[in-house]
Amino acid sequence: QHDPNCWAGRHVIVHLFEWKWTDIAAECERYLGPKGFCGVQVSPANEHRVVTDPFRPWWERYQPVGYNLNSRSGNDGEFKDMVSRCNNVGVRIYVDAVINHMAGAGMSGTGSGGSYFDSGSALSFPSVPFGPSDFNCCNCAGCSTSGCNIENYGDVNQVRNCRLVGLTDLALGNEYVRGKVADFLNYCIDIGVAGFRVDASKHMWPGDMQNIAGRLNNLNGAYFNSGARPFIFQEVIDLGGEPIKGTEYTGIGRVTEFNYGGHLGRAFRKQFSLSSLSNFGEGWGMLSSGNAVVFIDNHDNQRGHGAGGADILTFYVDKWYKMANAFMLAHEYGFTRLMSSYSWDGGPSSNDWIGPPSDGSGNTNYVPINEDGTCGDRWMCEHRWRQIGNMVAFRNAVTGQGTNDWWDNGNNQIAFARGNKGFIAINNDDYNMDEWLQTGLPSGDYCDVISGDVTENGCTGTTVSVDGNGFASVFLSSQSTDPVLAIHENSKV
Ligand code: QV4
Ligand code: CA
Repeated sequence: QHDPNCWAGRHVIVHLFEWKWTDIAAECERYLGPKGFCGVQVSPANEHRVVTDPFRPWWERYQPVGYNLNSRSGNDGEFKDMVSRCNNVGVRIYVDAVINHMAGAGMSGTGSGGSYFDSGSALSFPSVPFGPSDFNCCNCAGCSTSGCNIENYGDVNQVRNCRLVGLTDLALGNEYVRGKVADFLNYCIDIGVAGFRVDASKHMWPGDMQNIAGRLNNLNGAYFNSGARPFIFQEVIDLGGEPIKGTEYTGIGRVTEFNYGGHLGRAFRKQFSLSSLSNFGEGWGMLSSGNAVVFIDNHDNQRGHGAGGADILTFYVDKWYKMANAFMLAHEYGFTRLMSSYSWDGGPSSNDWIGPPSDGSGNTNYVPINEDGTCGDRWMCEHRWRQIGNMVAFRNAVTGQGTNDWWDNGNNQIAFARGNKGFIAINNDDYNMDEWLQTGLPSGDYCDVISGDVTENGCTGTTVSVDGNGFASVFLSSQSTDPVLAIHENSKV
């Protein structure tokens, strides 16, 4: 199902990567709700492996041990409290559903919820329970590689029936397995979640996904319209060049469009000019807008996992990162997801495993909020950076409008309007931008939400005067840390 089930007028979600449920509940109430966010993608909620070598990496959560909700982010009660508190302030919760596989092969021990598992030849996960017959065979017709792992992404059977980096691969064609997976997702739905990011979707047969999606309950009537269906967005990395296409999954729900962040990364890094973005979107060979979830970076490619490599922009290149996020939120293509990260020693190109800020036992720290609204510890909270967070209201204001009055200098200075609701200008050249441009907006004084906030007393940043014909003077110094200007109908002062 392609509709994210947002509250009316809300159109942006944020991935609060590795945050605890108690912190997310507080963030919904103190920031996300008031700022008009639609929802939060949370880290996997189910029981997972506790990895000690390396020490408590973030990726331990992509190795399920069971479907009870006891994870590094908190327990079942804390999860339920978060879902209800967020829904009550109009913020939806989307669970990262890891259903292609269980823990990495050849391990045994106790998961984050205290359940025993053995992913060696016993293939035993008593918490579910899953046993050997619930996993795909290997060295067999289904998966022919000798080590059971995916070796060739050109072979569709391998990609879907063999093990992704050694992760024990569930036989999602089996009735029993489908039932257990659907029970888990339905447990989350009944609590009040609005949908799922489906991890590793490329590694599951679309028919299996379709079957499981068909088993899902309607959303909880306490928070959603009767008959509302869970939002599904599937992680398929399709950069071309492989037989598996994102479009195989668009009948089930939306698909992550990984080309989007790659293209914008290359554009802002000046491998080509911003002016060429004038027809950005479907014309670039990307999914149709209604099928796409778009983002500048994600938890994988910001640290060299997954796809995109060195082109991807992250908080480590903050100037470009803010510019690209502003462009994304101003542009009409796709359903937008922001990334909220933590930093790590040696980043961005080393220590890709390091987990969230935690105590010596690996218990995740809470997210301290500074006086100025930024976050402490190693939490980056990109979604709270004014230049990004304020653009959520911009997108909410302009959604449904087309793009008009595109202007560019043939190089890296661009501007465009969204109907008569919003206008953005960006200067990524190393000389100033000084233009008299059509904004599409009714006459008046508008607060530039990149350089400041709208307050009771007016605007803390630059005020832009739009004349009776919709024109305004736009000056963006190339020396500025934020060479972007954005005004919209709700930033009128
Ligand atoms: C190791 C060896 C294997 C060996 C195996 C034996 O490398 O050769 O067979 O042990 O058990 C971790 C380790 C990895 C280890 C594996 C199993 O990094 O070295 O294998 O665990 O123990 C995340 C990380 C992975 C991590 C995994 C599970 O990125 O490094 O693997 O979690 O902890 C493709 C997919 C796409 C995927 C992307 C990363 O098409 O679907 O790669 N993206 C999603 C998630 C991602 C997650 C997974 C999928 C898996 O976004 O975060 O992988 O759930 O492009
Ligand atoms: Ca599989």
